[in-house]
Amino acid sequence: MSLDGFERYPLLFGPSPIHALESLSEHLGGARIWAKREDCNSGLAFGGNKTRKLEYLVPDALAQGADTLVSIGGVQSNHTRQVAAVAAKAGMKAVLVQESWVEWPDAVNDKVGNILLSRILGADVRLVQAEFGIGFKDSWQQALEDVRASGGAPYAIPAGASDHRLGGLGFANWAYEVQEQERELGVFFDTIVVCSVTGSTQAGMIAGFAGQDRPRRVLGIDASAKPAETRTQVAKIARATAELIGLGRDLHDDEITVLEGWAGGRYGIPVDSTLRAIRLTARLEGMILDPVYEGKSMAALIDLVHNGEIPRNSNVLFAQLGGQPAINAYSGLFG
Ligand code: 5PA
Repeated sequence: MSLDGFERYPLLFGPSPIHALESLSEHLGGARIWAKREDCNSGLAFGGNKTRKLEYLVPDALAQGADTLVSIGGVQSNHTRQVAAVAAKAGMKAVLVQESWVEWPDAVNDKVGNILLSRILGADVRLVQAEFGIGFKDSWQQALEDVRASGGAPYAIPAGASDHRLGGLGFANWAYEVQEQERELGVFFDTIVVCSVTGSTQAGMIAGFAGQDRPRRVLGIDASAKPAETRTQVAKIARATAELIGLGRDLHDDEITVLEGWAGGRYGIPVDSTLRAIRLTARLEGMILDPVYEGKSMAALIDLVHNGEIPRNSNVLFAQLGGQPAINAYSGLFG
């Protein structure tokens, strides 16, 4: 089946905007940098990359007769906030397992930002003590059981909607959206820079671009501080998604690139390069990046332009995947 054969529940405004980052490009003195804005992709609770993925999961949930979306993330998960918004929009309930993935000293860390929004959106928010991990968790199984026990019909959405049969489709579609926008803009993005943690964002892109004529680089930037796991997960989901959309060939290893060196020692904790990237982008472009994800992928982009890994004649598309609500929980960084 091709990508067009999968049902989509419309959650986005349309194609997410692409625009040039003129001042940042000039400042870096190398490649031309553009951004594609998933933070502006939807009217649902500030949007983000998960809203795009969920367009393909919601029809499956409804077809199964589910009435409750059950998902998992850290306390400041952007993903669970988007699940809460999508559940509200689709007339469903949401149960969210919020694990203590990040030890962060802001006093209101579990009260503001994403978790606040999820509560406003009416989700059943459950705080759980557990370490960072992108795999399947007991707490999540328990939440599914609880919904069943109270007579509900749960639909399981893993961390980041990634380790799910349909998880890569949203960003496979993004790849075709980019191709269409390139035609309108008269530009070809030879390099994509994207932050990777649970993997289906980058994996979907790889699968989608693999079906197009002109090769390009999709540089995944690990923000999990567990790059080997990220790489394995991206490769697995990219291959499964490629098969699902009928690519007709296996992906080559060199189509799957996850770079490390910008995550710092721990998931969710910004390092100096993250903060420099956040300040620079804000002050030159007025564009806000978050300290967990895009602050790290932008730090990578800056270094890769400086060291010539991204050549001067490149057109680079930076995937801005959202995540800004979390900055409220990191106020101490900028106080
Ligand atoms: C997230 C993820 P993937 O998980 O698909 O690799 O995407 C990474 C990513 N940018 C990039 C932002 C703003 C993100 O929120 N967030 C997770 C969450 O729980 O919010 C899944 C980890």
